[in-house]
Amino acid sequence: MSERARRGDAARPRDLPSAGGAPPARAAAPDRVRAALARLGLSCEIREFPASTRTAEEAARAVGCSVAQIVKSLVFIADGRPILVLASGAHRVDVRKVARLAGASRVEKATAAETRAATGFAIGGVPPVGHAVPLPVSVDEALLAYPIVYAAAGTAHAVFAIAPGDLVRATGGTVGDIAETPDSGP
Ligand code: 5CA
Repeated sequence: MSERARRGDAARPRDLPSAGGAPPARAAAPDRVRAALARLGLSCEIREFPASTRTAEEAARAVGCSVAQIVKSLVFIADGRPILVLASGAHRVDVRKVARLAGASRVEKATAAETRAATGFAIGGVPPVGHAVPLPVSVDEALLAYPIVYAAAGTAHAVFAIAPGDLVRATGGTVGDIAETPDSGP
């Protein structure tokens, strides 16, 4: 057993402030999202819930909004490179439509490990901003039907509210139809 495990330290010691009050080497996930939003000139309130917001359905229940107002931040691999798709919680993503919108020939869903490597966040908390590497972004046009939408804020218990126009500007995303329909499905 490692010395750390024997001491019962947290599993993610890098998130803890270091001795002497110095800033943490790696801030907690919601703080990283808050900082990324601030860098983009946005001051969105991050809301943390005791209940899970891991899925769009759970997030909608916690917030008290429609599932269509939840932003799913999904990583896909487009021609070998990670891209981010911001989809309405009401939609499944049609990879052929994403390929068209992103100008890629082959698009497939990322694995959990690929998602974490590209974004720095675990599935269920992946935010639309503040990623480990800058990702090209595609935005589901359906999100623009709402005055406010809610996106994950780094953990499976936190979301923030944002106007969809701000989301598009902040991410530099390309807006389009990415939704699977009965006609477009696999
Ligand atoms: N916090 C919520 C709402 S804001 C959220 O993050 N929803 S989400 O849709 O963006 O993230 C969950 C998604 O992760 C699932 O819809 C699914 O597409 C994907 N996912 C779940 N498990 C895996 C896995 N093992 N590998 C790859 N993708 C996965």
